[in-house]
Amino acid sequence: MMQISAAIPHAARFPGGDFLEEVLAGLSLPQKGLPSRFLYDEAGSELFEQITELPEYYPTRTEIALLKSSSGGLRETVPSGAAVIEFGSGSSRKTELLLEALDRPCAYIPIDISASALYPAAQRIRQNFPNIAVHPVLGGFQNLGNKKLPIGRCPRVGFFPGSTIGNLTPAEAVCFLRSTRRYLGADARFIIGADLQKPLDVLLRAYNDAQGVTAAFNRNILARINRELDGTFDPGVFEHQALYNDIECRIEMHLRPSTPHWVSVAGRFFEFREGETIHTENSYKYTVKGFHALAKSGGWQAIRTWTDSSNLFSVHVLA
Ligand code: AVI
Repeated sequence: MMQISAAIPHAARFPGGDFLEEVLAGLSLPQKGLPSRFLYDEAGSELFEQITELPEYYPTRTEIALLKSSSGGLRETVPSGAAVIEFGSGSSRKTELLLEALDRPCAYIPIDISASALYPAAQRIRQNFPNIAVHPVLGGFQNLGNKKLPIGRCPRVGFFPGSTIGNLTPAEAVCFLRSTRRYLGADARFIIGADLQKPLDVLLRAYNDAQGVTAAFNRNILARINRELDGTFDPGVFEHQALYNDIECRIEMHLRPSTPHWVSVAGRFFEFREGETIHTENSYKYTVKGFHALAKSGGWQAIRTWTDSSNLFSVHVLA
């Protein structure tokens, strides 16, 4: 690491902490891989917003409909005057539905790694909900540590919509659930959206959209490495692949170069042999029963669950 650091641009050494180390480590693995959280720079977050509007991408609209239709139940299961803590809040699009459903929520704490998504969203919530204190927290939701929440003794409700939990391996998800249990404290509630197992054609269409937005989202990570870590990827050479791994019950996104070649990142060279891919994302799909078992392993108990009539998506209240 020492000998290459002189060649690395200043911005690359501080791109939110661990980008450089994780990319070099990930490209050195026998199955090359990059943590999916790095898909979300400004361009990636914008592309993800476009994905949520695609006709093939059912999770967002299905979850929004579920949050609307379950508003009475959400109000019943969350104490009055609660503080809402959202993990990986992004554009906070679904938050307004929750804040409207709850009885006199007192505060909103969005936590997100992308400043360009976090601060405008926090500002919008402040404007639309002038009685709610909004305290944005810039950072990853997986390293909550012992940060103290600025909300006194209000009841707490965590919010983790969008099936972002599916982007964690089950082991990571259990770890995350345990850490949120400590972070939110006793008597908290936790509202989580989880995508469900379903026929293969529906899943594959959702991650291989006709307009190629998901492909652009996937390839953007290479452009980000070029820009921030002095990389030499030609994103155009990399084909987007989304496949279903039915042993692990997950969609996997990969990037596969059409020809064998070499790239350099921050002065280090990496070879791509015939057929080699970079694994960029997992998106686990659960059954309701499976999700309840996962929640239990993480120290939570599901007290209410809603699914849509086509069984595409689920929203759970954990306690
Ligand atoms: C954010 N996350 C839940 C999305 C998903 O479906 O796993 C990310 C995504 N990747 C490709 N399309 C959407």
